[in-house]
Amino acid sequence: CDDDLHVFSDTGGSYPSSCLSSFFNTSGVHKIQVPGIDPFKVYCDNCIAGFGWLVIQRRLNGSLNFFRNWAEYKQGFGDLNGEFFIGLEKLRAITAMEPFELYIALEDFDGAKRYAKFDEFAIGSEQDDYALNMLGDYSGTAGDSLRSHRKMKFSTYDRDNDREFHRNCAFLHVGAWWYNSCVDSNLNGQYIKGGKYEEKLFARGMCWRAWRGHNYGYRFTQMMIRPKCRNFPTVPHGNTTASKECESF
Ligand SMILES: [Ca+2]
Repeated sequence: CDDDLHVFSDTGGSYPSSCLSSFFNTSGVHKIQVPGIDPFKVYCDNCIAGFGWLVIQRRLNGSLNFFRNWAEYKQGFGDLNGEFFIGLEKLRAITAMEPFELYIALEDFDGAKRYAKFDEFAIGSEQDDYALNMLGDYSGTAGDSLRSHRKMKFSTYDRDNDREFHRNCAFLHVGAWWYNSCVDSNLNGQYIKGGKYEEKLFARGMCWRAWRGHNYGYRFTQMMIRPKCRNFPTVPHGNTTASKECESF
């Protein structure tokens, strides 16, 4: 991290450029501004893993359909206070700005909480099919089930960019992801209440292989990003002392 990255501090525009802003001292919906697109609302989380995380995906009850097409994943969908995906164009614009880290919080149907953190994360442009270009070192408790998806392009059922020549991974696994051939993780897959599902539904749920294998989908997932070069501490998922503000999910 270079010191001159501090040019991205919050004083330049009308809105901060990320959730790591002293103006956002509560979790919730805030407006940010990044180069190249109009200001937009995001959900900032100060509860799960310390201060200043911008939520890019959340699943918590299966109320929202995530089996959607390219245009919808590009644009984003859902409710920032509930289940949603931020949209690939916004995610690209944010992660193009400065180095970001990625934090994935998982909770199973027994209430166990684990996480996977990556110390760098960025995706490419639409010309590059929003490829998972940058994925830094892993740390955490859930295991690394994203490594094999590094450098892969994003795929939806109507845009097959995966490494399976004869199959459509997004269609097969009922999701949208940086599929390889095909999955170690599938967090935009089907929400399956109770977690475990039949072998014949192989990896069609929201699986994260390194923790509970291909045939288990989690009760709760939240993917979040934060500028990495400003040296804010991470408080691992499950270790936080829940304040009232943090009990919502
Ligand atoms: Ca294919």
